[in-house]
Amino acid sequence: MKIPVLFIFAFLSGSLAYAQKRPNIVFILSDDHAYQAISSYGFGLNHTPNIDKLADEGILFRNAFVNNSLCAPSRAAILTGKYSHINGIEGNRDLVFDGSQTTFPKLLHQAGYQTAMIGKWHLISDPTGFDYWNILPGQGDYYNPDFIDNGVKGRVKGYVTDLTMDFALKWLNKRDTTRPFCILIWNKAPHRDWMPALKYLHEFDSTDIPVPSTFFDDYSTRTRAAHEQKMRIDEWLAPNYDLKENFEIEEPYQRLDDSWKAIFGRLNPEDQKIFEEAYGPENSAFKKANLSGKQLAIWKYERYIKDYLRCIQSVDDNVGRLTDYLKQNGLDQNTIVIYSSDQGFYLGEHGWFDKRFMYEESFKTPLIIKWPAVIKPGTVNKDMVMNIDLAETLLDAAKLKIPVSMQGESILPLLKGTRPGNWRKSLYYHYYDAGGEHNVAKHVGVRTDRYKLIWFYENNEWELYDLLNDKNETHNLYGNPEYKQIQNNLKEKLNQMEHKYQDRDMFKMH
Ligand code: SGN
Ligand code: CA
Repeated sequence: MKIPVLFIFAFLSGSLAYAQKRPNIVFILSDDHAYQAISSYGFGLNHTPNIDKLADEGILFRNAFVNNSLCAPSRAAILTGKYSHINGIEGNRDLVFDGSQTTFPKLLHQAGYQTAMIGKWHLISDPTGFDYWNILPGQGDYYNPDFIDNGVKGRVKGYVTDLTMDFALKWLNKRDTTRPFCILIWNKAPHRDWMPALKYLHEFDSTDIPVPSTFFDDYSTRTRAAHEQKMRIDEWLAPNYDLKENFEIEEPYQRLDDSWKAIFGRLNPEDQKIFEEAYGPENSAFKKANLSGKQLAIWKYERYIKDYLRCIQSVDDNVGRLTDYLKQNGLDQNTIVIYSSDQGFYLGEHGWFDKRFMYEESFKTPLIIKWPAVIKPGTVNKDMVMNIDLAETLLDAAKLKIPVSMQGESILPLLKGTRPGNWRKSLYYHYYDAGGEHNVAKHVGVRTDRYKLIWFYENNEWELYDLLNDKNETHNLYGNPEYKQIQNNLKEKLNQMEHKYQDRDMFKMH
């Protein structure tokens, strides 16, 4: 049978035009990357030129939040666009993500997108909805890590952040160029235990990084939860695993020391030597100094923050590799590039590392999006947006129908520079992963642009903050007669939001 040439041409050019209209999507998600450690957020801690460039050429969100400040819960929420009590991943431990759920990659895939997932997944079940996946088992390793490549596990030589981008670029190179793509590039870095690439072991050596103003917070106005947590830098960082301060086994960090041995053992002997030599002189000086009290806490902070920032240098380098690739392949105009983290992180604020609490540093997360075809370069947005908004946003950008069961809002109008009149005025948060190694009590809460009400419901204790006058959240105003009306309004709001999002009725439970 002869098919008219004109018909073939019309079909091909039609499908090409369609493919071009739908944007490509690159979603880079790092693990525990605090916005304080991205230079375009203005904290002056480090320099991230490649991530900054995304912000310069796109939009930076100053008020992006998560539903539940923990790895697996945030990832499940990002994929499904739903709160934890609906998607089933309330905590990090032992919960298996039900991969039969509707997720944005699955819907994009059904609509003809090529889809891939590379890096840290952390949801126990295998990824679904992807043409290709290559993930780290569990938390993954920094050096010579194992990857599970479409189901086949094997050790790969190299540094995890570089390898994650190597795999991503390899897949991009082999893709079908006539169809749009969506690739998730989800880094392990800069998650604990902050193991830098060997080439960055001396970065920040001569930099003095002062502790944040709340480093010696005594939680005097707070409830039990802040006093009972186990995330203080001065107390809960392990001597070798976290602080690389000695390589002997020491109680009470037995579990961590064991895993440290396994982690360190992944390096070949020459590299182990480079590693030990990098920390050696400082460690000797530290032993001699015999520090205690505040000085010891500050020393630990410096060791922690420098390793954390060193890991971020590799993340930033690899963002640069990606943006170069897109440019060289003519893909930079109509590709949405998202840079975000699964949650924020404490960089010494309140004396802490880790996340979990609904206080700003961990409730907020960095969010930067570049999409030259749509976003005005250099836009800074202060509207309250959430991780659960991203699924709807990407479906919206791909001109697909958004399932009514998704619980976020598409931020596409904000990307286009318009703000819907009914944009959300309050946020709902629910953290469940109590006990465990960091011992943060369960809590729910509501945040408006000015106030935050937190309820540690198992302790039945409340905290109320006025973010305008107390940006560090050190003055709990709960029970203060001057704030009675505000307090009551926020309680009412919290109750309404539990209903809106179909969460358990916590008020009824008390
Ligand atoms: C590990 C870390 C914790 C961290 C959780 C959750 N300990 O258990 O410090 O809070 O992950 O992090 S470690 O000894 O194994 O490093 S998350 O990003 O996966 O939620
Ligand atoms: Ca995380």
